[in-house]
Amino acid sequence: MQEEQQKMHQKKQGEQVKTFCRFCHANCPMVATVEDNRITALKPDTDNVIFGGYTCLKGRQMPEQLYLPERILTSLKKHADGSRTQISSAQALDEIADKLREIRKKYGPRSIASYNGTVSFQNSATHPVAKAWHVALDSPSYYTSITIDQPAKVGIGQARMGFWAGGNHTWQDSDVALIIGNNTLVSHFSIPGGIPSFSPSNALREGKKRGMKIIVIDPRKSEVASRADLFLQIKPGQDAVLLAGLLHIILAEELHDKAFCEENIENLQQFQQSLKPFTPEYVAARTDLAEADIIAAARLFASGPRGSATTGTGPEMGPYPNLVQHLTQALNAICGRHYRAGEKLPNAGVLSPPMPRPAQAIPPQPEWLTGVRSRVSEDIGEVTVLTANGPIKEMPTAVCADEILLEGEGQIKALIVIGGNPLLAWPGQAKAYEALKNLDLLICLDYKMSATAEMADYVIGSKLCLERDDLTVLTDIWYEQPYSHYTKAVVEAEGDVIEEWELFWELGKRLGLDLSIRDQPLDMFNKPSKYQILEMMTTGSRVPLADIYQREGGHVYDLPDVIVAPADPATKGMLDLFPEGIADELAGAARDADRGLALKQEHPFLLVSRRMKNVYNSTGPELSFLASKGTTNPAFIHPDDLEQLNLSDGEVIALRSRQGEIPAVVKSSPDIKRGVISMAHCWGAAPDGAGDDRVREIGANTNRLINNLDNPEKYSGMAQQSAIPVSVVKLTG
Ligand SMILES: Nc1nc2c(c(=O)[nH]1)N[C@H]1C(S)=C(S)[C@@H](COP(=O)(O)OP(=O)(O)OC[C@H]3O[C@@H](n4cnc5c(=O)[nH]c(N)nc54)[C@H](O)[C@@H]3O)O[C@H]1N2
Ligand SMILES: Nc1nc2c(c(=O)[nH]1)N[C@H]1C(S)=C(S)[C@@H](COP(=O)(O)OP(=O)(O)OC[C@H]3O[C@@H](n4cnc5c(=O)[nH]c(N)nc54)[C@H](O)[C@@H]3O)O[C@H]1N2
Ligand code: SF4
Ligand SMILES: [Mo]
Repeated sequence: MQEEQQKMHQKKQGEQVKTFCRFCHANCPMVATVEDNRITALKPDTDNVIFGGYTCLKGRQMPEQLYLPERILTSLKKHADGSRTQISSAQALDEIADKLREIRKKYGPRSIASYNGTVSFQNSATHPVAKAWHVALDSPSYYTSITIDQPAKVGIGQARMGFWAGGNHTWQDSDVALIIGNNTLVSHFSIPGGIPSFSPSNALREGKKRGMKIIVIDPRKSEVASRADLFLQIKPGQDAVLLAGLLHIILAEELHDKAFCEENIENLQQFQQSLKPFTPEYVAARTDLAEADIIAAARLFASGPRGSATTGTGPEMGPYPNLVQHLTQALNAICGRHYRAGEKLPNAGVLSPPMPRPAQAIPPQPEWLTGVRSRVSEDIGEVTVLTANGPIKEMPTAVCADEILLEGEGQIKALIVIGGNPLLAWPGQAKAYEALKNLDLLICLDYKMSATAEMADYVIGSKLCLERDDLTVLTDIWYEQPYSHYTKAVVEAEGDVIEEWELFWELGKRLGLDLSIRDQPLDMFNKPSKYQILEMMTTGSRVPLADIYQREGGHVYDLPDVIVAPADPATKGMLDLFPEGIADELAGAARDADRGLALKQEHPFLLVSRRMKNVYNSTGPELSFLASKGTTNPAFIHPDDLEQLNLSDGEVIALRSRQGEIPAVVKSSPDIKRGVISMAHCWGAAPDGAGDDRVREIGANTNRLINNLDNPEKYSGMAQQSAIPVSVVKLTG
């Protein structure tokens, strides 16, 4: 009787299904209540040992996203007069394949590009299938948001200096963390060594409780900075100068790990020589920091004994991003912040095959910086980035718009946008707008009519994360323990919507391409299941996928310890602290860290980027709950600056750069350094000005203030997307 009652009760309440959120990359475990194939409630999974029930406001509102009235549930075709009709995804894919075939015939395979944006990373299967499609098509035009994010942190830096096969110290066994422009408490993003993305507030609290020292470098007293032991409120864009100064002090005071350096580092002397200009006095003047704080930071970081320096997007959007990463890695290298022989690695990953982890350097990989060249400049081209699926070559997104506009062989004519929003995200919005208009074919896979989708010839509706199987591939080696989670789809998708990888498979099939993942061919007649794709991606994994699949919820696996092996003298490499280019970059940074962008009189403020709690880049403002927390990206300005400018909170101003002008809503914020304006990206609309008078409802696009070819960074073409000189114009009336 009791059992019967319980069942009745359960039916009324709905079935409880464990899953995880993929609104962002943190993958927080959740429990969904499902009634009649509808999610009626979504709650944190409090049983989960890694997350302890942590979630954020964005994830918790996913039911609203699923059932959004404006959600794209079919495919949409745009006609010459600008009108759209609904068609089936099968028909859309047929028509797109026909057009691609024509374009390939006329302009060659390079003219067909895909841009896989931030949300494409939230579906594990996207990139292996997308890359396989490009390989089969023989088109190098494979772009992702990594190359406008932190390409130097995950590729260029390692290619130039080399890296440590045994891995860098992670947060849980660190005594000190140097956090450079990374605000994990809001972004839920950092790599091991930084604050873990999984319940970051807990991780930070635990670290501090065991005596860890936190040093934060940020122009804004961010959520993380306000919990720091030492906060360096730097002038934006001066990170390279500060880091060079820290290295200078550590080496001059001989606080580095000399034994480690002797054994594993080459060209340290030349490197130290070139740091000479960066004396504490000089660095203090350049960074607007107290000399004593700079010296204290150097000593505190070097005292460790264990720890890590990590960057977020803040410094890599500024000038000299490649140098910033080199110097960050150099701090870790000279202080020997690497696992040594005999030490146990906290997590060697669950989804990859067992691999030897010797205590030795993998030498620089110059071939990671060569490959297909951009047609814009010989200095820019394919960069290899270290992804969850191994090293992958990508073309540089920062100059993708130029590749579309520049006529001649290889010009991009068709662009497939997957979970991205180039019109709002790419540096240099005016050019991005022209480029997208110039395409013969623009396709978007999205769940809503994004600013880019509005321009597309075809929009295909995408599934959302709770409608598809997935696995914790992206985050596999970021956890502090061997943890993994497979989720089945919680509900069946309603409508004619597809997954990201399916779009590539479907087009591959229609174009007669043979795709393969890790040398395993995909069935191109009968579509493989998501599980089969994930199985190919994880072949030989430390825990078989079948085991992970069978478990409900995430699980920490009891795996044999991974102990760092002694170095093999036959294969041992050296970390190169002074590879080609560093001397020039350091000299350049000493000369002018703003790279000539600052026009002091005309543009006295520096605009920096930030993330906001209630949106994920451009995803969020369409959802009423998240919009209730704010419908614009305010220009956060220090109250004293506001007073001086005779501005008040909530007023609309114009921000002007060399490149353009945008409206913005002022928000007084004592956290911001004086002379700095902090604003989130990916807001606003097209740069034609039509949306300007709706700035309070839709925000404004900071990329309108940028020229992507002002000092494009070597290799990646990274544009300066932060520390942008601007002036504030008071609007009257
Ligand atoms: N809620 C939310 N989460 C997100 C996103 C989102 O839009 N919203 N976006 C996601 C994406 S795409 C990414 S790449 C990650 C990024 O994750 P993070 O890198 O942590 O991004 P932010 O939170 O913007 O933190 C960057 C910090 O750098 C500081 N900064 C700005 N300019 C400089 C500078 O010149 N020098 C220094 N030292 N610091 C500077 C900013 O003030 C800010 O505090 O976040 C992801 N997570
Ligand atoms: N000035 C300036 N520019 C920047 C930055 C900055 O700090 N400053 N940051 C840069 C960085 S780090 C990044 S990563 C880029 C971000 O650039 P993008 O990745 O291009 O931009 P997003 O807004 O994240 O685009 C996500 C799109 O995916 C859609 N979407 C949401 N859920 C799903 C889904 O489940 N499936 C599919 N298929 N689509 C979905 C959303 O509606 C949205 O249109 O911007 C870069 N640009
Ligand atoms: S941090 Fe928020 S958005 Fe990101 S996975 Fe967790 S709940 Fe989802
Ligand atoms: Mo990003």
